[in-house]
Amino acid sequence: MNVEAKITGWANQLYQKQIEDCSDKELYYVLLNVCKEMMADKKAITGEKKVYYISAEFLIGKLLSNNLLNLGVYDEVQKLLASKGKALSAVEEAEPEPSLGNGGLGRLAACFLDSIATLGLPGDGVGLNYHFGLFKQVFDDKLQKAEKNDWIEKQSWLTKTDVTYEVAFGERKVTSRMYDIDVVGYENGVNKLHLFDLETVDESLVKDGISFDKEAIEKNLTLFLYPDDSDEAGNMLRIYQQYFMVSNAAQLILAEMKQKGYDLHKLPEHAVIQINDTHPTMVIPELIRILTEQEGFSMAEAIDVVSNTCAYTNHTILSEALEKWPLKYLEAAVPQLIPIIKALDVRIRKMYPDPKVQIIDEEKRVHMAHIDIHYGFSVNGVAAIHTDILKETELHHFYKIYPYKFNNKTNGITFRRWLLSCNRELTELLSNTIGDGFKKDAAELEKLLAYREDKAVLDAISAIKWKKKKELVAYIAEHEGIELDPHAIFDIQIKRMHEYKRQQMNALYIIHKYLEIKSGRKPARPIAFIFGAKAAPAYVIAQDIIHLLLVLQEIVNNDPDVSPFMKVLMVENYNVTYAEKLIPACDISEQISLASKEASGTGNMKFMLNGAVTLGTSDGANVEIHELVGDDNIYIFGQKKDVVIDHYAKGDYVSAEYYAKSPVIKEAVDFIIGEQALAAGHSENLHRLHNELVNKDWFMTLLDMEDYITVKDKMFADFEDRENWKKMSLTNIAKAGFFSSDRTIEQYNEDIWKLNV
Ligand code: 26Q
Repeated sequence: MNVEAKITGWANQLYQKQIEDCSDKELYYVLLNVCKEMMADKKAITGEKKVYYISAEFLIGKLLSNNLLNLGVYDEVQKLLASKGKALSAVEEAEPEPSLGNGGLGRLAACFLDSIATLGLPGDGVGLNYHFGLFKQVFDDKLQKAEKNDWIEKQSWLTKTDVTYEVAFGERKVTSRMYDIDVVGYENGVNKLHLFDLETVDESLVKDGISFDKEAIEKNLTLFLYPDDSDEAGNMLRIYQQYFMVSNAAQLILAEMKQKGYDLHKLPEHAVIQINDTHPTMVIPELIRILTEQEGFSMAEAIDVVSNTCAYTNHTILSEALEKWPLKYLEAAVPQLIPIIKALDVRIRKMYPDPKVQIIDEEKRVHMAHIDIHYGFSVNGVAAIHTDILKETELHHFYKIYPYKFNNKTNGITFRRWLLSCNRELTELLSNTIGDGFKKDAAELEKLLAYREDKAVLDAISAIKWKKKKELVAYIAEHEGIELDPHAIFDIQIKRMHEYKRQQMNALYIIHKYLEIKSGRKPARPIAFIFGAKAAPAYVIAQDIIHLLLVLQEIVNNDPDVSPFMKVLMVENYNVTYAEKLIPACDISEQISLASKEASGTGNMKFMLNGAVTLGTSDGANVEIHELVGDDNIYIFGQKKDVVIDHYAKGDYVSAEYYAKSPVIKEAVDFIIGEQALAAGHSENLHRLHNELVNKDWFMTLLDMEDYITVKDKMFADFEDRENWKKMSLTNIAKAGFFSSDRTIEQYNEDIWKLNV
């Protein structure tokens, strides 16, 4: 049956209507069912060995357009709808966005699933089906408020399966159920994302915002995804969630192995488990427990088999973000794992006297990463500089023991979502210019370099940027009620709100620019400073930074002397869908973390691919972007990692000194508690932030502030050389091929998974 017949059939079956009479929402459900049917008909990807990507987060975003694209019917459906007076883009708006992730780590998992299926590799994701996911952000009185995101509708991408397991928390037993989301590769077969849930969960527990009764796990286990908040490590429910996830994963994996008739002693030949950060670490002791208790393995055999099956990815060097659970908590939640964890710890103590590599430390805390490193066969970082820091500094003691386990896998992004789907205009221009090959082999984007002097191509890229900016301006006018000028330079910083990412440094620049314009120095062209960020509700300073940005938005945009020359906008509830609109419209990509702190970043790659120029520090994947595009096509500023690490080692960074010695810095910082800011905002938030910057500044904002101002000013000036800017833009697109997650996944497969297909 062709696609038109399927759509007509579903419209009739669901609503007894013709396509032209359906609402956008109805058409969304129609297309959802059409896609699900087509995916069910596609071949399942199979093989002798399979990867299980276990992750607490899969930030998949909306799925309709991506699935239509990967099924190869996007254009056909779009044309068909258009012929009936319907816009596919309007139908896409009707889809709710699942928020099953915090940020980079969760989005990476989603990109990886797309690439695994696209490359035809057998591999499933395993995670949790959070009913409300991450909170929805609303602004109220210039403060972030958290609300629930009720994303699961009666008809959704989830398919209920018959698979259920018993999961025991000591004496307490619950029954899980598996829900599946099909993951269709680009013109390829289908893998699964398995999301486990509890049928007893009671959504009515959630009353005010996102607060709920934390006691009854049967009722609340999968209600929410925990916000990335390193300081709130002491959360029992998070442990329950993690164990629930890995117990289900372990049971699923072993059941699949048995069902395929494999000998569990040969598990490493048929399964590889990628542990996405430490959140799924308990899968190691859980598998060992099952193999010894139920499958007749000796402890030594079980350890050997499991160690050769599990591989660990590290996503952070912030030591406060490395999970260390108090043994007491684990004893209360998962007593059955305690003998195993203790046995694993004893073995390490016998072999290595160094207390830094022990699993259970002197304070009786269990270091989850240490379990992964000792009892997994691979440890990888997510960008070259990050892996180097792990080897040289953070995990140096482990590197000395297991140099052969350490490897780098620089992150990537799926071009299906971050180019083909979010920027169809650019995709078409690229196809017409360098052929279609880049869609399957991203390295072919380099062919574009041959057009660096070609005025027609340069102008076409620039015209697409203009179109995307106008589309964004319209969207923002409608959703935020703020008028931006598409002629302005779009300077964008979108990512989780965190001090190490230094949105506060960008805010200080904005203050500096505001004061400059007030004193009569006007920029050559208006600038739009755009932000999007959620902050963990318990992360006080992050909330304060959001507050400052909203205060600046009000002051700047309502000042008639200034607003013709600059605007500030913090978009509400930044998410994947918003990213897909912001990124193609961006001129300047802000990647300004303190060197050594951002493991990789992946937004930096998305911006580059869409022709933005990076303003960044030598951190994470920025370093590799810099190497690829060269000095002339990127703006790098700030102290390098060695200087930063040295400051931490010596404890000799004193922000008050930078504040005292630079009048420019002092003026900007003091604006935060000046009359104007206090009139627009809350004294408590603003004073706390001011104090933090002057007296603490753990992430060294003031260290890089002057250099940031200098380089950013130069960047704005250089924007006026329009012809050269277009060349920079083209070069960034051309060099982005390296950051395809297809390349990343090929490397995972080559070095770690070894799925021979
Ligand atoms: C931990 C304990 C309790 C509650 C929450 C958490 C938690 C949740 C999420 C800790 C960390 C995260 C997410 C981390 C993350 O997104 N890291 C990012 O991973 C990206 C993909 O590798 C990198 O590009 C980013 O540099 C890194 O910050």
